[in-house]
Amino acid sequence: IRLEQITLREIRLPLREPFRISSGEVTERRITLLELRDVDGVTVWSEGVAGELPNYSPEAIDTAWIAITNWVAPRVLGREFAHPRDVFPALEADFRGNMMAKAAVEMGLWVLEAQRRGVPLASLLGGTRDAIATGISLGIQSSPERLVAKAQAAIAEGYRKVKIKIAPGQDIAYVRAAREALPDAPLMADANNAYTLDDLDLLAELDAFDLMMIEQPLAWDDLVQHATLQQRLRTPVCLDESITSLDRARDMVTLGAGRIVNIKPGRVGGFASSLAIHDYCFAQGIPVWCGGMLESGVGRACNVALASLPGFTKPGDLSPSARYWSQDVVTPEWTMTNDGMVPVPLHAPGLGVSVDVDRIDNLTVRRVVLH
Ligand code: OSB
Ligand code: MG
Repeated sequence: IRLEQITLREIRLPLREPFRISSGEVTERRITLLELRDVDGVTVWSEGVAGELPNYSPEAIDTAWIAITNWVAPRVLGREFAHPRDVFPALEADFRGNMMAKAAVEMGLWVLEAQRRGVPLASLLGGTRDAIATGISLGIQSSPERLVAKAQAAIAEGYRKVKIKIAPGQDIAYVRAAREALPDAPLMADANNAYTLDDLDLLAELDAFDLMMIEQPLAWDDLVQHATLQQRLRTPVCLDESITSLDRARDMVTLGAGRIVNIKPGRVGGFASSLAIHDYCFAQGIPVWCGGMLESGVGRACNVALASLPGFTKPGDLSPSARYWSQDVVTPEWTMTNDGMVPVPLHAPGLGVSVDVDRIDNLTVRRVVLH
C-alpha cells in the first residue's frame, strides 16, 4: 500500500445534548476527518478523535492538525508499506507521543488495505463477532433524579451497560440513586481523573453498589497510585487515559493498577497498538472493551470493527448514531437492536458504511490537501 494524498478536514457536528465529564463539557464536536487516496486512486476515510481541549489527554484537535500535517503525513505519503501493521512502528521510530494524530492516519491505512482486498475491516483485524454488545456513557446530569431517568430509559432501550460519569460532589448520591432504581442493571462509573488518593475512603464507598468497574478515578497518566487504590477496592479498576501503549498495559498488570482495560484505538496510536494490547490482555485474562470519544459514523466504524475481536468481552461505548447526532455523516447510520447489539457490517468491504461527502462538505470549516 502506498498513499498519494491525504485530505485533512475539520467538521463541526452539534451533539443532540451536551456531554459533560469531570474535566469539561462538549456541545458541538469538532471532528478531524481524513480522506486518504492511494497511488491507484482508491480512496477511504478515517477520523481523528482529539477534542477541542487537551482535557482528556495532552492532544487537542489543533495540535493533532499540526502533528498530522508536519510529522505524520510526511512519514507515510509516497512510502510503500507491505502491511498496515508496519505503519505504527515507522511512526514511532523518531516521533514521540501524539497518538491521536498517529492513529488518524494509521487506522486509515488499515481501512485502505481492507478496501483494496475487498474485505470488511473487522475481518482484516481478526474479528470473530457479528454484533457488539453496547453500553451508553451518560454525562454528568444536573441531579440524581435526571440520571435515574436517563439510566432507566437506556436499560429500557436495551443497552447492556450504563456508564455513569462522576466527579467530586456528583458521585455517591448519583450512583446510589441509579443502583436503587435499577437493582440488577450492569452499572459502572467513570471519573476521568477527578480524584486523588486523599479520596480513598470515598472511592471505597462505591464498593457498596456492585459496579462492573470504576474507570480512571485518579490522574490521567498514573499507574502507581491506581495500584494503591485497587488494593483497597473490591470493584475492578478499569484504566482508560493511562493506557497509551502496550508497555503501559504491561505496567498495569505488573503493578496491579487495574483489572480491566478500555481500549480506544485513537488513544493508543491506532489498530496495530490496539491489537497488541488486546492480544496481551487476552493472554493475561484481562477483559477489554472498546471505549468511545463521541466519534462520527466514520470513527464508529473503526471502533465497531475492533470490538469484534475475541478479547472484547465487556460492552463497548458504541451507541448508535442517533444517541449523539440528529444526522450522522454515514449511510446507513449506526443502529442498535432492541437487545443492545450493534451489528458489525460484514457484507461490505472496508468501513462497511458509505460516507456522505456532500454533507461533510457542508460541515467542513477547514481543509488542507497533503501530498
Ligand atoms: O472517558 O470514555 C471517556 C467521551 C469523551 C472523552 C472521554 C470519554 C468519553 C466517553 C464517551 O465516555 C463514550 C462514547 O463515545 O459514547
Ligand atoms: Mg473514560
